[in-house]
Amino acid sequence: MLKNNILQLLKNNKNKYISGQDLCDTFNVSRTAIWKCIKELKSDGYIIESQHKTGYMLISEPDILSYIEIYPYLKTKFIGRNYIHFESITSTNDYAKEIAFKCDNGTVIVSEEQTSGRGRLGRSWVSNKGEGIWMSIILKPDLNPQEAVKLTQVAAVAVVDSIKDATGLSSGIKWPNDIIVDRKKVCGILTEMNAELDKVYYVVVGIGLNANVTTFPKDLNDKATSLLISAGKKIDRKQLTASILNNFEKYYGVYLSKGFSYIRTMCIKYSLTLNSDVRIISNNHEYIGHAIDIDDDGNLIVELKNGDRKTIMSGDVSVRGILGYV
Ligand code: BT5
Repeated sequence: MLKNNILQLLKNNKNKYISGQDLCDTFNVSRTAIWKCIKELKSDGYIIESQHKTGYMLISEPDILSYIEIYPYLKTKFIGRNYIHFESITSTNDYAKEIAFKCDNGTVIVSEEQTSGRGRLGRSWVSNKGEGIWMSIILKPDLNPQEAVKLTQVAAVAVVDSIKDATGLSSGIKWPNDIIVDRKKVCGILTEMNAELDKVYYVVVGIGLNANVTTFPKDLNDKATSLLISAGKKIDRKQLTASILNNFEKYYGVYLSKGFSYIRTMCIKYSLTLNSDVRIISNNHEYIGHAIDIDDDGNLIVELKNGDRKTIMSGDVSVRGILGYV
């Protein structure tokens, strides 16, 4: 696409002028076509100096997660190689589910803002404009639904590693789908699928990460944080987005080729839930137990006061620390 090609050329020659004529010759288009694209790039937030006789010079790029901005950091073979970027959308998971049948394995949807971001069980997910990483990965693995559920944990391990690389912060996993920093939630994962009893047609792994979020609604103040708040510095969302996709592809490959055992080991290593007392909240009742293990199916094993063991499957329960959110 002409606009992206012009942008790439300007990026390759950052802080240098390229003449309008050179651009016309390179892409074999009219000056008006070039001018139109430059106008669009400026409205996307690119600062481009134009001088009548000298041409165009790229001064700076906006903080946006378009493919052209993240691909220099992307090392994947297929995750994110088909990449769809929105300024605003209801929910990247909803959009992913609309297009999943028609698109490639590994397609990634990213939006600067979600107007109806979703959590599990119909809960909402706050997705401020330009401040987070709100994205969904479409996968078409040869797995059954019970195995596909564990992709939440594959994603969780990838996010923990990427947070460490980007910020130095140690985060942990609150089973099954929250990433926690400073005892507060920094990221949530929502895995949804279209499947039959023993066959998955597609899986959508939605990741919502508060990268540079500065303020939360009142009711979340005590339980949500962002990397900016916890690390005390602004995060490069472009590098972090690519890093999550890189790590996700790596762990996804391990999971598909070797099974869950390595991912399970990592989940146990990063778990904040194990070895603590938890309150299990299911549809009709609540009880307290001690979290002692994550099993081969990714379920949480909880020991009750009377010594009985319960296997907790994700999806149908909420787990809370008895002294607070974690
Ligand atoms: C989750 O649900 O944690 C899954 C969140 C997944 C969000 C991503 S963003 C991209 C993709 N598109 C979507 O529409 N969703 C996915 P759950 O465990 O149910 O937690 C939801 C709860 O987290 C809410 O009820 C709030 O209490 C809290 N919450 C909402 N927004 C938050 C935020 N930005 N940061 C931290 N906590 C939040």
